[in-house]
Amino acid sequence: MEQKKYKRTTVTSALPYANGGIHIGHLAGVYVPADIYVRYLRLKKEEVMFVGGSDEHGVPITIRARKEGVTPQDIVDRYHQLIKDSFEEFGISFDVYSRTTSKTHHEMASAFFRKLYDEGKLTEETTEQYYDEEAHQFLADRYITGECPHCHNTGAYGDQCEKCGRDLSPTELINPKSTISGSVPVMKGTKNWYLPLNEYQEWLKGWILDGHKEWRSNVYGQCKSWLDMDLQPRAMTRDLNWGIPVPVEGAEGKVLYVWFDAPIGYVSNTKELCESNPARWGDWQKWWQDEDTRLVHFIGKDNIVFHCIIFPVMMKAHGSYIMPDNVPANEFLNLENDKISTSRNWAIWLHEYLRDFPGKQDVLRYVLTANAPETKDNNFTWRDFQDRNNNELVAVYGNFVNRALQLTKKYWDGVVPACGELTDVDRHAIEEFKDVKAKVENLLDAFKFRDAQFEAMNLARIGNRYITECEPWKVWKTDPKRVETILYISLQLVANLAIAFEPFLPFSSKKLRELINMADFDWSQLGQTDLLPAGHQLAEPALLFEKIEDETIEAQLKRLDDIRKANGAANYQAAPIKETIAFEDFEKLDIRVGHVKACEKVKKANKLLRFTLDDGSGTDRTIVSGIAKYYEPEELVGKDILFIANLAPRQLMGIESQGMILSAEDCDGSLSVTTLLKGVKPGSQVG
Ligand code: B3M
Ligand code: ZN
Repeated sequence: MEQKKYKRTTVTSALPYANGGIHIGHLAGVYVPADIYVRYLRLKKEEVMFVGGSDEHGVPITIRARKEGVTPQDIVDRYHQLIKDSFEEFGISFDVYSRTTSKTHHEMASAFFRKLYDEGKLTEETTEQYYDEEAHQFLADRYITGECPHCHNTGAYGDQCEKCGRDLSPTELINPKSTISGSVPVMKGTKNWYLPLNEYQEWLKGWILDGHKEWRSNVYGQCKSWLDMDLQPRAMTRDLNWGIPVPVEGAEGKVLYVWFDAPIGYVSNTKELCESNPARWGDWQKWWQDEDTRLVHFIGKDNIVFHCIIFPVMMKAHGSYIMPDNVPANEFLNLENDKISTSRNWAIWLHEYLRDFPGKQDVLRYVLTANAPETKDNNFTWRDFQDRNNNELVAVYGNFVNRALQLTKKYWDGVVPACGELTDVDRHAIEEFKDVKAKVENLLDAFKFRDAQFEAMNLARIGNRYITECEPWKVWKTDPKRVETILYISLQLVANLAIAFEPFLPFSSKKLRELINMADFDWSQLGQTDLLPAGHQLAEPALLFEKIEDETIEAQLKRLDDIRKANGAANYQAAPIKETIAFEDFEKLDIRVGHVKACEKVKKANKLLRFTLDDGSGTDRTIVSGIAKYYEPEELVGKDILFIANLAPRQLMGIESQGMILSAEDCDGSLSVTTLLKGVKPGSQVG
């Protein structure tokens, strides 16, 4: 299909709920890719607006406020600021970052709803909902707890059981209770307004399934599975006291559904920006209602239905809006092989990262893009973070730049030399890096940020290879003229790197441009060999990146380990006591003291340790035990431990294990060998 030519692009990124900070999962999934894209368009001198903001309504905010004994406004004020600061610090270059509690937004969302209502685009329905008679209010699903009908967890919520993970509806809960007053809720009729998604199903099918086959397969696939089912009308209002009042008579105590108002937040924030500087931005309608504008939503995969189905239906019903041209949603990022979770504090929060790695925003941006969860869930590990920093940013990018600048300083006093006659090696290098522009561009246009960054890094690989091959430090002695050309080409490559990496690593690009005194630049220059003219003075060389040491990474791993332990302890429930046994049964067990004479790792079995015990019999006893993950063998040598002496022998990895070492299992699954407080002769019986 012929790509339509657009005049401008409106880029949005999901409005984070203002009830918590921003972590690496948010950054990797939504904000870094959106920012790369926008910076790229700006570098191409395209007309673009990047819209962000905080989502300040919804039930979770009211729950948090209630828990802390403050108002919802206090909560959103606190987190809006924290989130805004985090984005700024990481160079997420929003043109506007506002909030859904703003006056502009309340007015706009209210008017949007009122228009749909007046034109009969919404349906009214009365349903039975749980009502708290003591608190005099209807209860949002999250405000009801009870027993899960599936796993019988008594702390399940009206929308979900966190123990077994099943989605629930409040009426399924056994013994429901209001979390506000603790009373038993009653069913009561309530009227709400619905968006009849079913009436738009055929239109959606045509628009997405036929019209947007180029969307990412995860996005297209999720839309398809929704559209293969019968869409149902969806309530656009809620019985709640935090949000935008429903602008209809008789709707007291009701607010707009948070997913109705939040996407309109993109539009209100645009309006706010346009009104603050009409000369620069024009009117807001241009960005949302002009067929020449292309709309792109960056979101996480849990937001797909809202951006591909519900919001488009709202805009279609309204009648004046353009539809999104693409919705590049990402999958999720895990942390050290475990799902990121706010409630378990299993996350790397941006403000904490900056405290521990000041000035290293680009390292995180780089690693998150290198592992971007574009097509499947992906994983962040601290070891990989260290490796990518040390082996790629330092050893490839930083190293090449430093070599080129240091050599120029050494041989030409930091001035760009003139280019002499080209050799085949030079021509080959130039050919290679000319390609990079087209490659990076195609990938960015297709929202393939991970591959695009890889191609940008290729420029530095080409540069390193070029310098190594040319060996200017050798040639200098025999042919200094030739070195001029080598340096000239190397420095052009360095300048190219500054441009190519600007969307990905804006802080380092800026620093690099300072090092080479490069003031103006844009994307069209990428691939050119005359960016720094002969005679151009460079600044004093400095390092772009620095190595990250093992201790630094170990400290982060320890922090995560502590969190894991704390979570294990918090959820720990001692196992129920086993069935009672007769004393004779106990007496059958022969538990004894053994002295560890030797202990070693079992080859090819990473869990096993082989013990040689003095069991008092005069003959050594061998026991193989699965505790290698928790002890270094040396720690155990010389200790007195307890073991079961009369267990039938077993073969483990070809070794006969004659008994069992006693150990206790902690809540996180780690094992602790039982040792004695006072010395006792080996072979002593325990009982
Ligand atoms: N606040 C949900 C989320 O952060 C929601 C996004 C709104 S985008 C209009 O996942
Ligand atoms: Zn359950």
